[in-house]
This record gives sequence, structure tokens and C-alpha cells, in this order.
Amino acid sequence: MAKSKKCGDCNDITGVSTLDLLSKDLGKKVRTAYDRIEDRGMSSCLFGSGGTCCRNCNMGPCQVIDGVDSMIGICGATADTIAARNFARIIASGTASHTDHAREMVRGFIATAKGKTPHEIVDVEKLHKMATLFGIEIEGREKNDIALELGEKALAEFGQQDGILTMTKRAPKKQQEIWEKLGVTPRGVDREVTEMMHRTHMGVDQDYKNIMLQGSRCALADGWGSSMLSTELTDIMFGTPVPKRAIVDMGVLREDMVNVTVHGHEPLLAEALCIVAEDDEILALAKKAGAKGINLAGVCCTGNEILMRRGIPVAGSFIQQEMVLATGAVEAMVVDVQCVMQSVAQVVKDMHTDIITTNYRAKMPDAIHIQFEEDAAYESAKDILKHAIGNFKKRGSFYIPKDHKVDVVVGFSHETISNMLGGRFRGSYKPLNDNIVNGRIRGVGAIVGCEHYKYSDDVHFEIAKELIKNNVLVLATGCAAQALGRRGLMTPEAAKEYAGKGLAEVCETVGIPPVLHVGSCVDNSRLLIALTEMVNEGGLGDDISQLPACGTAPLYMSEKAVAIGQYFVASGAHVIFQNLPTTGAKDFNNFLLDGMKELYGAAWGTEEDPIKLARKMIKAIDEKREALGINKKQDRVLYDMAMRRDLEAGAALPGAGCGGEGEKH
Ligand code: BF8
Ligand code: SF4
Repeated sequence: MAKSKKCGDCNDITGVSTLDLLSKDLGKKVRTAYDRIEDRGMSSCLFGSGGTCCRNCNMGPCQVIDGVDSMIGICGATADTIAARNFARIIASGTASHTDHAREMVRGFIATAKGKTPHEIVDVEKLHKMATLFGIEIEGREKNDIALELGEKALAEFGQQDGILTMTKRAPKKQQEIWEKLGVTPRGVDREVTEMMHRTHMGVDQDYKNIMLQGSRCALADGWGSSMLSTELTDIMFGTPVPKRAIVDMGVLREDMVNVTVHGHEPLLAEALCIVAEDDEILALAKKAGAKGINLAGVCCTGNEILMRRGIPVAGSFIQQEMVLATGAVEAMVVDVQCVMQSVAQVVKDMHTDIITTNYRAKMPDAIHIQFEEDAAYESAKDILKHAIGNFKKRGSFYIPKDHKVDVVVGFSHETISNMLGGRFRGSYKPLNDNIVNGRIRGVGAIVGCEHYKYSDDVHFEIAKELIKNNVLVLATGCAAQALGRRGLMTPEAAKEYAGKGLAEVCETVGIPPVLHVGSCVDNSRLLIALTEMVNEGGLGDDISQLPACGTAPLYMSEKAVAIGQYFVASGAHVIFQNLPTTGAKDFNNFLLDGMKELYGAAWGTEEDPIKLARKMIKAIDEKREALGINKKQDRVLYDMAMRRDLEAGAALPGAGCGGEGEKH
């Protein structure tokens, strides 16, 4: 448990910018999650933590003890049924959250195709690719016309009742066959969430294995359905990320500019703010107020979206949202949906900072609400920035931890990975697969998800260090990615310092960091495609479960992370969390940790200790290598000419890697 912020030698809070700020008066003044943990003075409920508290009907709540007959639910529900229902409802909520985000993005995409937003269809290649997948005619048609048809077809998949979701057809054939055989191929996005909620209502599905079949179908509707739609359509609208240099951490705030932090998830608003921040009227107003301009900085996944596509700096991740405000240097924090702590409005109550909610679905006491309208995006964004500019003159004492900003290279969409490794004109995963086969790269490890306060805040860093030291290439998303960026693992130079010889050699040749920033949480769908590309490339088995790959969301906080975990497991990728809320139900817990392997070739795992967790990931990777027959200790082979050409073709990608012309800051 995190200790007090007054604790000078506390090793649970290790983030240097956070510690720096906490040592200042401004930091000491605000009440943060660290204080609330201490003040609450009680640990979490054991029934809740173990998943065996049921409040699904008014005969309860029933706290159930596994194996004690007198302690089953009043309706007779057992610990396994209750824990499975609770777990499945977490998946349903996580899926609903990604889905509702995705739906807004698709609606914004349609509005853009109709010319009603300040955005444009920019990635025509991807537009054509997605349109073809949806069976849409592209020949001789204008891009907005195609986009409109694509948007409408995509939107229809949310309410679809039967059939299959189009994006699932991108999965390896064998994965699709497994889903078909098990009856877990998602039919419609909303239908799977609704059915999950129904089946976990009192007195419906009371067989934990059957409940989890729908748990998988619901999660697959998230990963291969709504999240993937969101990622791809957002790319078409705002551009598919390519490598960019940028900076992260609280030091990105500017003393001489109007600081506006954008926090939440749906990038429609953030993209509009990026455009309007350059508007002449807005710049003139900022100058009149005595500022040099508008400094936009991201927080949480909105931060990841604009970092990946525009190289806009990220001020902080989930765990830093209160600290970013505690600097006293933020004129406005603009929020939309998900992962916004209610406490942010209290942190700023004696400051000049405004918390501006912008979405009718997400309001908050003590915040200002300025509704963002996607078909009046420019005007809405202008209103918001004018408000922030008005606050600049009222800024009181502030402290920006200026020394704490870290360089990162970001923008590793699945296309970028392919282009960097395979060469821009014949992008391919072949060099990655070849390097896995020859052992330079042991496998791929995904570090995704959130942050919270139950474990030390350097868990992601410890896991990543151990993985890359052992030649596992790390792909990261979400707040985990930001945490790794803050620790300096997202520069090509980090390979030299932290990576094992084989991985370092590949990183150096191609000019990539050993930890690749793949995007926000909805962008975990990019990882599904990357894994699929690895399968399709050949040489590493014929489905995802055979790949030397493993994922983790160590400091998972959000229900979305559980939905993500389940769609990876159901797609054949082993996933290890630090804890799961299922330990109070032995059989169900074992089913997650072991039984699922029989169905999907992958299962969940748990491990609290970060180093042990990383080693379990490496073990899982080695087992796959063993099964593929590529785990022999190899002599280090010098690159042959073809390999060198392949790798160097990737290094020549403009703007990419250490030698590229990424954005300057
Ligand atoms: O979607 S990683 S704390 S910000 S839930 Fe939230 Fe978790 Fe961060 Fe993004 Ni994802
Ligand atoms: Fe208790 Fe059963 Fe009602 Fe749950 S559904 S609260 S276990 S009676």
C-alpha cells in the first residue's frame, strides 16, 4: 500500500516528478489518492477482492465462502457462479466503455465524411483497405462517399443482431475456427453486452464455464469489434501514427503559455483543440493575456492518441492526473469520458484552474460544462480555449517540475512496425519473425493497461527491464506506455543501456526503441493485428496461441483492462495480471488460470512480484519457442546481406527512429 506523501524515503511512489512536486508546498496542500488511501484506514473487503460478494438481487447482498455449505447465496448460488458472474460483468462494463467510445468515433467519422467537422479523411489507403473488408466498392468513388458508406456500415454493426462482426474476419483462420466451434464468434457489439448482463442476472446462467463463453464472446466484440473499428476509423480520420519524437511527464507544462490539459479518451475533441490552438483569433487572445500561445498537453489515453498522431506532449498518466493539477500551472483541464477521478475538481478548488466537462454523458460536481458538439467542433473547441485563456492572468503560485520531461519516440502502429522492420515499400513482419526464429528476439511481450496505488508505481518499468534484458521486444499501450516512456525506455538509445545483445542489435540496426508505444487502450486492437500479421507471415505456427508472445496489464485499475485481457486470452495470447478478483472461488479461478487453455490455447496468469511476473512471461514465451522447435541455443550469426538490407530498408523510413527527422521540441 502506498505510504504517505510526507514520507521522504517512501519507495512506493518512485516517480521523480511526483516526488518532486510532493516535496513542495503546492504538492503538500492538495489531497490526493495517496492521502485518501491512508485516511480511509481500512483495507479492501475480502469478499469483494475474491469475487464472492453478490448483490445481483435484493435477497442479498450475499457474501459467500467457497466450500462452506452454510455460506452459499440465499438463492443457492455458489462461489464459482458468483465470481464468474462478477467477472463477466466486469468484462461487460469494460466492453461497453470501449464500445460507447467507438460509437462516438464512428459517428464523428460519419460527420466528417459529410463535411460537418473540421477534420478530413486523411488516410485514403486505409480507407480503401477497410472499405474492401466491408465489401464496399471503391473504384472511381470519391473518398468522402466511400467513408460515408463505411461509417454507416460500421455503425450498423453495433446494433447488429445476427451474423458476424466484419473485423473478426481479419483474425487468423484457425482463431476464427476455434471461435466458431465454441460458439463465441461475436454477432453484434451491443447484443453481446446485453446478453452478458442478462445471463448474469439472478437465476439465469449458473454454470461458470458457460458464463465465460459469453464472457469471451463479449470481450471479442470489444477487441475485434468496437475497439478495432475505433482504431482504424480514427486513423483514417486523423492519420495512422508514424514514428515521432515527443516528450512526456509534468515538465512539459509551460510557464509562459496557457496550459490546457486534455484528459479522457475520445480524440475528436482533442483533435479539434489541436487545430483551434493555432487559430489566429485564439493566438491573439492568448498574447493579449500575456501568454506566448496555447500549450496543449495530454493526460491518460487522450494523451496517447494525440501523442501518437501529432507528437503533442503528455503531461501525465492516470496516476499523475491530480499531480498535474497540483502544479498550479494548468489553466484548464478538459475532460470527456473514462478514468477521470472525481477528485480533480477538489484538487483545483482554491486555484485558478477550471475542470471543463465536455460530454453530456460525463458531468461532475464543481466542474464547468461546455458541451462539445462534433458538428460544431471548431466553435466548441474555441469556447473551451477562450475560457482557458481567461484564466491565464489569474494564475497564482505554481511549480512546474521542469527538469522532469523525458524524450520518447512514439507512433508504432502495426503498419509502422511492419514498415520499419520490412521497409516502407514492402512492409512486412518477416524480419521480426526471422529474428524470433534466429533467437535475436526471444519473443514479444505486451505491457498494457493502467496504474493504481496498491503496488509500487515502478512495476511496469521493472517488468519491461527484465523483458528487454532477456531479448523480449516490448509493445506497450495505455498508461503503461506512458509510465515506460517516463522511465526512458522509449528512445532507441535505451536499447544499448537495457536490452540484451540480440534485441539491442536489432533495435540499433532499425533505429527503434526496445519498448514500442503502440497507442491508447482501444489501440490494443493494433496488437491483435500485429499478432495476426506474425501468424500470417509464417514460420511461427498457424494461430496466435503458437506465437512466442505474452501480455500483461500489471497495475490494472479499469474494467476495460479485464475485457482486454479476456479478448487476448480468447484470441490465444497468454495474459498475466498482478491480481484478479476471482481468488475466492477455487474452481472458477483454476478455470481462468488453466482450464481456458483447453479452449483457446491460452489462459490467464497472476503474479504480484514484477520480476517474477516478467519471468513467467519469459517462461511462457520459451514454452512456445520450445513447441515451435526454435528454442535451441544459437551461435550468434552475423547478419547476411539480405537481412541487413531488410533491416536497413526499415531504418530509412523518413522521420523514424533515432536517425529520423521526428518532430522537434
Ligand atoms: O483506457 S490505461 S487508467 S487511461 S483504462 Fe484508464 Fe487504464 Fe489509463 Fe485509458 Ni486504459
Ligand atoms: Fe444472494 Fe443469489 Fe441474490 Fe446473489 S442472486 S444476492 S447470491 S440471493
